[in-house]
Amino acid sequence: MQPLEHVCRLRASLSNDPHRPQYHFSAPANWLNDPNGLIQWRGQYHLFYQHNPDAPVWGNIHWGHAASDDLIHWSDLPIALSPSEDGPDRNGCWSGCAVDNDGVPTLVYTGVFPEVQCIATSSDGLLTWKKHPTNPVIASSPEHIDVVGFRDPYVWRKDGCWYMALGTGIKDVGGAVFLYKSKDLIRWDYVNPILVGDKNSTGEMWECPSVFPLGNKYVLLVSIFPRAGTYYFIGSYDGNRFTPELQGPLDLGTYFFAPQTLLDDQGRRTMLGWIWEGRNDEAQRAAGWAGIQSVPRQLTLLPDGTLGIEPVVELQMLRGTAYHLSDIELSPTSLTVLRDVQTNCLEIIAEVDPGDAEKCGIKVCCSPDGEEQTLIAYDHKANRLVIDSSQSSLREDVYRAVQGGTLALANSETLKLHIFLDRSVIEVFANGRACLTSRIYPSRVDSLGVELFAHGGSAKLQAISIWKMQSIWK
Ligand code: DQQ
Repeated sequence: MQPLEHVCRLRASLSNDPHRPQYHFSAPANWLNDPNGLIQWRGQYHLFYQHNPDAPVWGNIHWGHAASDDLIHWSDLPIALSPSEDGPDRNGCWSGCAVDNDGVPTLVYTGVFPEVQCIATSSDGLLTWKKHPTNPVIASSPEHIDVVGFRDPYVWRKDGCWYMALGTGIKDVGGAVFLYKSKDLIRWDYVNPILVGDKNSTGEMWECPSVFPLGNKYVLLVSIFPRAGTYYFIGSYDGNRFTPELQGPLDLGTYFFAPQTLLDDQGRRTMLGWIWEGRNDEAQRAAGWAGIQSVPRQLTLLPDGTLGIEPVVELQMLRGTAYHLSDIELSPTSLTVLRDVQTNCLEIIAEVDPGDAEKCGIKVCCSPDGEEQTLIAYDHKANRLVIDSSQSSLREDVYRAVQGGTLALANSETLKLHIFLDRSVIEVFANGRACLTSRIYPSRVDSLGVELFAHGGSAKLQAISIWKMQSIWK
């Protein structure tokens, strides 16, 4: 196990990397993927995460660990789970969850290979973990079903009984979530599939499932393997099977994956997800780190029965210097450069009336001559919210593209953007009901400008507020 001072030194050694996010959770160094075991324990938030402590690429998966009093500032803690040489997790401790078993913190996770389910408990306040001697507690998938994958337990308790949703796929049919039941977290019985998808529309295997009540409905989240985005279903759940009434992508881009949610002490359904890199292994190795967690997002059920998604209010505590502007006409011939803002670590709230513009929005990380720039745009004609990173970097080895998805505005509804730019990550929330995540790696040190634009007609910026954001690390 790496001593904590070493972990702190590792984190400090990367602090000058111009692409390293300042207010998004990252591992001290090396590789991070899925959030795991998100739990609030005695008031404190605990975040575990898939972690390769030895290299900035996926492999040799451990559970990293951090804690926070406010969901924003995190302290690194010692690695929670490591593969045991002779154990069922000898090739990795894959994703899972944390539950409170009458005062005993318990991790439920997948050991590999083969994919089996294991548990571990802590008796010192979540710092060290003891694997259960009877691991694996689920040694194989149901015999009569030909499965693709069998992993990522999500466990909850109802009426004195434990339930587990497991990510899987039924061969030649589609992604599926299996339901198991137990009295003691150790002996588990298979019940039935909670939901089975269609491989042609939602992929052949589902990872990292979760099922929870939201408002007067239930929500089922799955991540489509291999790395094809995260999906939500809203519908009803009768304790055995889920009946979807509505479904869609949880994020309009491809970077957000394997989210976990937590019903916190305030009764909020808070979600974190893994945001992966848009650069290759070689670039990751050169950087010494890879993968971050999203800002905490809050899920709600909107009055019309659709999914609401917004950043948590606690992020406001990171706000520094502020700029406010209002009533600016945006047209194809006028360029509005916000000269006072020169940073790539900021939060923006803007309200725009798209008028008759075909496209309008905000450019960030602009070099003074426009050679590098990233567009956050609303395409009014196509009803699409997009991030255009095709000119975000002069570097050839980073992924650049136009990514986005549907955001339909009602008649006379204005576009309300809430943007978090943190060096190489952009998260855009729109109108409380859409979210789009992307990664950029500008190469120029002066790619720090912010501009407003409209193409193919005029738009009106009603108001914009911009805050410089502070780091979450001491
Ligand atoms: N990541 C884990 C798996 C999970 C996948 C392995 C999703 O448990 O299915 O690192 O990103």
